[in-house]
Amino acid sequence: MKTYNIATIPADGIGPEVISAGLRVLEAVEEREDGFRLQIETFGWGSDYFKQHGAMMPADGNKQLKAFDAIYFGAVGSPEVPDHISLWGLRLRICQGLDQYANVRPSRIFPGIRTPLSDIRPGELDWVIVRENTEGEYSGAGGRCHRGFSEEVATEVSIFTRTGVERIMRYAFAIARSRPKKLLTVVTKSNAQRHGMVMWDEIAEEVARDFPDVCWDRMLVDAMTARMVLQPRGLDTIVASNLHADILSDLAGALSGSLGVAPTANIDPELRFPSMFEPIHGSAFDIAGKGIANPIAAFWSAAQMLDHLGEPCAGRRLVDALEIVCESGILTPDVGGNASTDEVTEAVINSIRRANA
Ligand code: GGG
Repeated sequence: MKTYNIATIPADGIGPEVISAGLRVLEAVEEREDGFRLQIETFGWGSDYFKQHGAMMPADGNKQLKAFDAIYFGAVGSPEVPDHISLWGLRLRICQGLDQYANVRPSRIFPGIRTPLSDIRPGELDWVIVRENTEGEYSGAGGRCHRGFSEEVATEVSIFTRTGVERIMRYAFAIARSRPKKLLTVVTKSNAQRHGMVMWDEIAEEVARDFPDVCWDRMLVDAMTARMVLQPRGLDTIVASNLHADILSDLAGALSGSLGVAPTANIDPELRFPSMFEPIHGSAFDIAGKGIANPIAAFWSAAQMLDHLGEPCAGRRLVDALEIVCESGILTPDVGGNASTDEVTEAVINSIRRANA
């Protein structure tokens, strides 16, 4: 029997609620599978840790995480810690420190969940957004000087490297190739951002030659927002820079019903380090502790984790249960229902236990 060592970092706000629900659901999946077990270790890092220690995680945090097969993450952000401190001190530090350069964000409309798009049915929106996850607008390059004076200056420098762009482009073309439509849209803003984004376009052309079976096109990010709303059926795999894909994937989450259903995987495709799986949503302090956070995104990201660990049947089992529960109308308020986090979790566990195979 294989054992996978999983580090969980529930962190802030609704993070602990959805991660503890996710662990219960993973336990139910594990009970139905013969081949593996999950060994869980929880790390209490995040904004409360910051208040005690002055850092979001220990100095050797990434070294500790390297001992695990995967990381299951909740959410970061607290009203008591500036967002740029909490984000850079935890989530981005892990993504960059473990070179999780491919951020994979699938979007689908589950049966039973209403989309704001008027004439689209479940199954007709089925996208994967690939976000470059370690550089670009999130390189962290820049600074401030003459603080508080009228001549104050702040720079925020986007850094795009050929290595960084080429590897994410190859990853995105490979994902597109693995999907039935074999269709990739490369999103940039190369009319206005005339250096880094033009390099993105050039590298897309170069990499495309190695994927002649993938049909691909290019879009400017502003036009892409309109296309996602007005022609959602014509899209499949989408690749974009760190910031652009972050924005597009929030839109994708909203179009598939709620950010509460949108998962994300921070992948090191070379498997040198553990990859990290989390709901796209943040800490949502406005609903923390109310028991109404939607756990579906955390469950779906747990399924991504199972796939990544090499347990696709277990991942499929979990996603099947999500579809059944959503279709049955057991939904949290963000997707129009009145069920609690616990009720959705129980329903998913029961569905996993009842499934035939
Ligand atoms: N679970 C995702 C999360 O906690 N996100 C917090 C956040 O603010 N992320 C910003 C970003 O990824 O750009």
